[in-house]
Amino acid sequence: MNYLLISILIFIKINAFADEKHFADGHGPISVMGDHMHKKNEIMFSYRLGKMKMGDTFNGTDRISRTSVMSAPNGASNGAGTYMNAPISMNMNMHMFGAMYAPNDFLTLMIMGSYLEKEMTSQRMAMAGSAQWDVNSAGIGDTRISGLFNLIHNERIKTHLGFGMSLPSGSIDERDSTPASSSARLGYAMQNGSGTYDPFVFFNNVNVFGKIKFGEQFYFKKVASGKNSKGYNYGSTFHSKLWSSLGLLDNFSTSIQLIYEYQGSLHGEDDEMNPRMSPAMDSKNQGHQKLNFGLGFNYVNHHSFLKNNRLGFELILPVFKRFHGIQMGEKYKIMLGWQYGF
Ligand SMILES: [Cu+2]
Repeated sequence: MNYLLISILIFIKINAFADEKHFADGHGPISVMGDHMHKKNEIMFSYRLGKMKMGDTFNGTDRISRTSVMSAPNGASNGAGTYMNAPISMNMNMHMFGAMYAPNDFLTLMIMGSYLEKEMTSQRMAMAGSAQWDVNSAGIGDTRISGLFNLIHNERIKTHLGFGMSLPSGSIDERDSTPASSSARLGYAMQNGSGTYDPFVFFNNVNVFGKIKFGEQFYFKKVASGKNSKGYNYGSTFHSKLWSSLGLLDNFSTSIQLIYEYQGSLHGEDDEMNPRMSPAMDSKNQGHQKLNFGLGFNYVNHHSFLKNNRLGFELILPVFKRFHGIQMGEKYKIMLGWQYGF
């Protein structure tokens, strides 16, 4: 019965808005979440694929070799400065599923879930034969629910505030076989979730100057539920995104973006991870500041078949990074997204 009602609703809405033209630059760069609101009774679905490749290991801002990860002195948290393994690379696919719904013009509700696939390659220390080994994890990530509240909405300025909560739907007990055990708990970055309830707040603003737009988003997230069931929690997150888009055509726009990201250091530790095993299992090697640059394209289909379906693409490259301890750095991130609102 519910499905029937929803089908009828969707059918009516598709027909009601079939003539409305959507513009490519009506949305920000695809990696910006919650960049726009919806009008009363609008619904939007989205899917994003984020592909991230990490390689090279850094201590603070300096790139260090695999050998130095496994030999002293390297700044490792135990002072002795050695790890039994060094990370070589990590690949991650993030599948993000989103839905938005506006019960009225002043509030848009948003939910976002994800499915993560990760692979990490490491090398054993010379004494153990220097062999390379891989670990994998996959599963659903944390879920974010939020409400976007309209502050200003006119032709020139669109400003809203967002309030939300990240829910711990992702596993923090991902395991795989490592040189230490056939079923070892994997390092922090290989886990799918945070294990904590994290409220967040963000401010989003877009200024329109004809075909050129400027957007800003400031986002802050903090853990509210103490340590997770494994004895740790992540530090606070802050990001600021500054972007500008150029609407070259009604159905095609380009964008540039500067992304600053701060991640606080981790509190507590997962006792089942042996910190000497790898920098990835040492709770001291968490937290960072990063500055990234994004180059993006938005396209919205104006043909009658699949009308107003949107495609977005963004390539994100690192400009500057400073890590707390020894961590792997991003080489690049690609985001590809589909959105459809009606
Ligand atoms: Cu939307």
